[in-house]
Amino acid sequence: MNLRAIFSLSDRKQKCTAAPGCRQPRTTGDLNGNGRSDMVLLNSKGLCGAWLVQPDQTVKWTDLADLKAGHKWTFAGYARFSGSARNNIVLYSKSKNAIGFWTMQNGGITGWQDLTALAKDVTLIGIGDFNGDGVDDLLLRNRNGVVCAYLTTTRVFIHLGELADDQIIEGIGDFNGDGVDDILIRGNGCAGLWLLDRSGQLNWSGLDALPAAFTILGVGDFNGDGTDDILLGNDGNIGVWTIANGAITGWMGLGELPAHCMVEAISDFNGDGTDDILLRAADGMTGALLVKGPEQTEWVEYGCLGTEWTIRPAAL
Ligand SMILES: [Ca+2]
Ligand SMILES: [Ca+2]
Ligand SMILES: [Ca+2]
Ligand SMILES: [Ca+2]
Repeated sequence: MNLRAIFSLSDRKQKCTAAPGCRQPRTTGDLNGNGRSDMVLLNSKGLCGAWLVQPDQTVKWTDLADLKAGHKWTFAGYARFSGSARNNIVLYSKSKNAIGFWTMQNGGITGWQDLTALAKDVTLIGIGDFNGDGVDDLLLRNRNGVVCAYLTTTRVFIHLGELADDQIIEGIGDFNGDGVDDILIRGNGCAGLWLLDRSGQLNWSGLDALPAAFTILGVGDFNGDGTDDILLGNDGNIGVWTIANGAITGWMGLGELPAHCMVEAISDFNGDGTDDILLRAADGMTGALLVKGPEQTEWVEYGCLGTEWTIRPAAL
C-alpha cells in the first residue's frame, strides 16, 4: 500500500471536513510536583478541581475554581510554559477565541497569564513542544485544513502542513525521541506521522494500516524508553504499537478491557517513568491501568464519577 499516496500532502484543494480538535487524550500534568500525574475535573456547572494522585495511589480532591457553566472559559489541557514540570492548566475562551493558563504550585493556583487570541477561523487542536526548546507551544488549524504551531517563547506562528479531506490529527507525541513533538495522523484506515524538526520542517513517516476493528485510543510512552508509542483498542482488547525513530518496532499487548470502558487520559500516574491509562467504566468507576510490561497491568481505583464530570479537555 502506498501510504504517501493516501496521505498526499500536496493535495491542498480539497475542502477539509475533518473534526477539529485533537481526538485523543494525551499526557496530563503533575500539578503538585510529586512525580505522579494528576487530573483536572470539570463538571457541568463549571466547578473545576483536581484529583491529586498520592504515593499510595489514592487521590485527594482539591477545588481549583468556579468557571461558571456556559461562561467564557473551559478546560483545554495541560502544558509546560516554564520550569521543568507540566503543571500549567490551559483554559480556552470560546467567546474571545483566546487561550490562557493558570500557573500552579503544590496543587493550587498561583496566577493567571494570557497567552494569545486566535483569528476567527483558527482552532486550538492541541499542546506540545514543536521546536524542542522545552516550552510547550500550541497546535492550531484553520477551516481549510492548514496546520500551524504557535511558538510561545518567540510568539511566532509557523506553518507545518495541510490536512487532506480524510485526514484527522489523532495525537501529539515525540515519536523519534529527538525532543520535538510530532503529530499522529490517521486517514483512510492508516496511520502516519508528521515528524517535526527544530526549525519546523516536516517529514512524513507512514506507519501502517490499523488492524481490523482497532482504533487509536491515545499516545504515551508505554515501555519507558523516552519515545511515545500508540495505544490501540478494539471491542475488548488493547495494545500498543511501540515506536522508535518514527517507525513501528513491535506490538505490546495489554490484555482485555471490560465492556464500555472509556480511555480518559494517558499519563504516568505512579511515577515509574512509564505511562499508564486512565479508564472510566460505564458505572462511573474511574481508575488507572498501571502499565508494568507486555500483558502486565495493575488496576487501581480512584473513585466514582457521575456523568456531569468530564476529565478530557473540551473539544474546542
Ligand atoms: Ca517550544
Ligand atoms: Ca520528535
Ligand atoms: Ca516508548
Ligand atoms: Ca507509570
